[in-house]
Amino acid sequence: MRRSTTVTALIFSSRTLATATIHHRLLTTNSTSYSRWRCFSTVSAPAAATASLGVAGALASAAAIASLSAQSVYAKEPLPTDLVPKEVVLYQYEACPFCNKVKAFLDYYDIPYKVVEVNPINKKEIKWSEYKKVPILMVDGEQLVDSSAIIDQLDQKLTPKRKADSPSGDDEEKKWRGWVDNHLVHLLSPNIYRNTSEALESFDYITSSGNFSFTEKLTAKYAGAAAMYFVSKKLKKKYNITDERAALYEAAETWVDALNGREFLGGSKPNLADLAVFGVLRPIRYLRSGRDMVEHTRIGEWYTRMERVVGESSRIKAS
Ligand SMILES: N[C@@H](CCC(=O)N[C@@H](CS)C(=O)NCC(=O)O)C(=O)O
Repeated sequence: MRRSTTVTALIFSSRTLATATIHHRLLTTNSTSYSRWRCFSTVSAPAAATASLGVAGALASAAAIASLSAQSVYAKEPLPTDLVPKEVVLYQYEACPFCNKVKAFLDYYDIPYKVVEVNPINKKEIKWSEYKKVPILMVDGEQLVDSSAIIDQLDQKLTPKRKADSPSGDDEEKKWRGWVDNHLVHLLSPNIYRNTSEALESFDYITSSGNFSFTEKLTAKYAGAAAMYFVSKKLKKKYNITDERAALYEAAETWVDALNGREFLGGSKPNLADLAVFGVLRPIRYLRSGRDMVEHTRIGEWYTRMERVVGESSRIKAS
């Protein structure tokens, strides 16, 4: 009875995961979020600088930094210090694409935030909230919910200059943010749970990065992977997807077409649509489906630019 409850909760929550995100295998350590972050940050100079302790490591880091400074022509957009909120706490599932969308925004603007990893089965970390999904973002005591709404509210508060330059917002940016929420996210689950080996790979990541008890981990990995394999077939029907991989490749190509030769949709800097696409793809980038997508489409160059410019910020695990 208990077991079936657990499995049901997992299946449910894995829509989320479905959402699953997966970061690089190297990341999947059980240490703090901060160190996980460093593990998978591919181009962060501080990460490179602190990565190695020995002489050989120091030399390697120096070389990495030198090559980074040659490549790092893209800068983040730091906020005026008086606008940076004092305390930001993100309640999330590590593998949730919506949560990763919010993180891409926070990381890009270098806003320090704490992460509370929510247990998807009992959700005890968000028991205090009426809202039962993640992400939930607490900003100086105010609760914000729903990824796109969170980003809109943060954007209004934190980037008044951007708002002043384009008071009605940018139609192109709006259109592509909508495309992310209404189309791109629906392709993720069918792809990461496409067959048994991909479903297991995804759940391996989800259970090692998420907040699960030992028993939940065991149940989740196998029962969850099996369940999601079937759920993803249902999702394919629901969203009229015949070949999930082809649909993912097509979406990646559609996005590159939308860039129309620009470095970012926002031009020389990412806008909210760039951050949204990057955020939802970040969890799958190093899973089989993400690797295939980069290998078979033209999205890789843009993705690498985004990795460079977004990096990851002062993310620390809340105690
Ligand atoms: N529209 C919401 C969707 C949020 C959402 O569906 N979150 C999933 C996780 S990816 C969730 O919390 N599902 C409920 C659950 O896990 O029980 C957003 O953009 O934030």
